[in-house]
Amino acid sequence: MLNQRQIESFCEQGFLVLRQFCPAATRQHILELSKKHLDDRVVPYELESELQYPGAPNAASNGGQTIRRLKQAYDRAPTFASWATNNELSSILEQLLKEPVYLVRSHHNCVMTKQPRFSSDSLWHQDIRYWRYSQRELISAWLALGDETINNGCLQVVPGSHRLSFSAEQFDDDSFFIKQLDENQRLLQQKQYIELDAGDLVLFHCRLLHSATRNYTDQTKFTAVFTYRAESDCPLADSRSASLTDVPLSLEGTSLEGTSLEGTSLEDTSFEGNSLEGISEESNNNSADSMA
Ligand SMILES: O=C(O)CCC(=O)C(=O)O
Repeated sequence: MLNQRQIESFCEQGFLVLRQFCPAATRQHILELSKKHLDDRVVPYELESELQYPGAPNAASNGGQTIRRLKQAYDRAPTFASWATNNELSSILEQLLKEPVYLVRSHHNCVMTKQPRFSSDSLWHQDIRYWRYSQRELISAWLALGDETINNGCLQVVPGSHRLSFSAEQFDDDSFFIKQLDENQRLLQQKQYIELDAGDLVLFHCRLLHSATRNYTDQTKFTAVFTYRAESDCPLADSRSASLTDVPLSLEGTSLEGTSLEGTSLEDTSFEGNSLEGISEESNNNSADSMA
């Protein structure tokens, strides 16, 4: 559970780092399964070349098939689902959101696989820019499956930016925060790098300005990212945010300290073959949503 100081810090800063939140055995298991899904190219996934962020390879060039993230992680295997719905995380989210919490299946819900040589820069943005919710108070949980450093493209954030009002002119046509504007530059001077050790967790608000560079090292950076909403913060009808049914956490939880993930085999997958029952094609064909 969070103490009062941590709750206040999240409200003020828009993010909170919980060091060594995930037990080593659980983290290792999620990492090994992520590596296997990456090696086996288990769909649905997003390619770096689909988004064409700065640094990304072209589809037809060397590296054009580089996977940027493994999508629909909750539905990939019980290992991912157990992590995403564990009781310790649920309790913390409930403290912050002050209501029963739902796991969002339409956004994030992925393992980011930032690979050497062919990764890209995620420019400054707010995740909410293409999410559609009644209250816009969602929280993402970013679990470092390995160490995250300035060199391999750790998160950068502008503390407190989730509480600011911005004008449309401060963002470009793709809703990225325009770095060149004087007023934006002044704000970006306050940026902080969030370097993490494996097992650390970052909770961050959906309106927090954040970015990350490409991976300049020779090791893939794996990060499991899931997003949560309060029960009353509903996806707007007919939007992409409403395209998949969200998961109420109270009905799903397992304990993080328990043995639920240990002893689960790497073949632990709910689905036969490389199909996620109708999710895959829809998700793989829509790169707008792919931005998380
Ligand atoms: O490149 C990254 O790791 C950052 C990804 C990100 O900011 C996002 O998916 O919203």
